[in-house]
Amino acid sequence: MTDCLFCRIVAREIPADVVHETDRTLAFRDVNPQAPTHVLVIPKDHHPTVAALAHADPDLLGAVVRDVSAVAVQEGLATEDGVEPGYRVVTNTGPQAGQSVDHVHLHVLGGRDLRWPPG
Ligand code: IU
Repeated sequence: MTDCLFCRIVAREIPADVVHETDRTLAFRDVNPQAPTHVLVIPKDHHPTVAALAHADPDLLGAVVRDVSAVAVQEGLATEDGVEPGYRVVTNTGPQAGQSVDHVHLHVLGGRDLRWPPG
């Protein structure tokens, strides 16, 4: 059994509030939401960082980004052809950025005004 939390969510060994799924990607609500909408989009295959994924499987990275867009539309953060009201995509990489799960995940945050720069 893997000790990767997100691989275990993909395998349905740990429950998650799934909002979108394809054959290669999964999107589920963050258990500690930082905005009214806070969804994590992940590849089902294990890759530690977005850079590692980009090198190993750029098509899969493209699929993850397409799913970010699909989730944003589904959650009412954007339209098919527009960017209103808007949302933020965050990928923490490494300890100083606060990456706590070693399986690449794109945070999709929206539903409130988002300050810049982030903390
Ligand atoms: P980070 O960028 O690696 O820190 O993001 C990991 C996220 O995973 C973080 O926002 C957690 O709240 C979230 N999470 C989760 O959704 N479900 C879990 O069981 C665990 C963490 I552990």
